Amino acid sequence: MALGDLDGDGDLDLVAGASSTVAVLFNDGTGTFTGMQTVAVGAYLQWRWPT
Ligand SMILES: [Ca+2]
Repeated sequence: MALGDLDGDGDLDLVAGASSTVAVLFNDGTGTFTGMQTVAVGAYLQWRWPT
């Protein structure tokens, strides 16, 4: 599990990894994590963050 500002909005987002997928939760700015998305690790580098 890791924290980082993945979408560039200034709030730390959460990434949780599993063996073949990663789950991404975006901080809405109040400490609430929403919009969980799960992507395959193989596609991770090509995946575009939602805007
Ligand atoms: Ca963010």
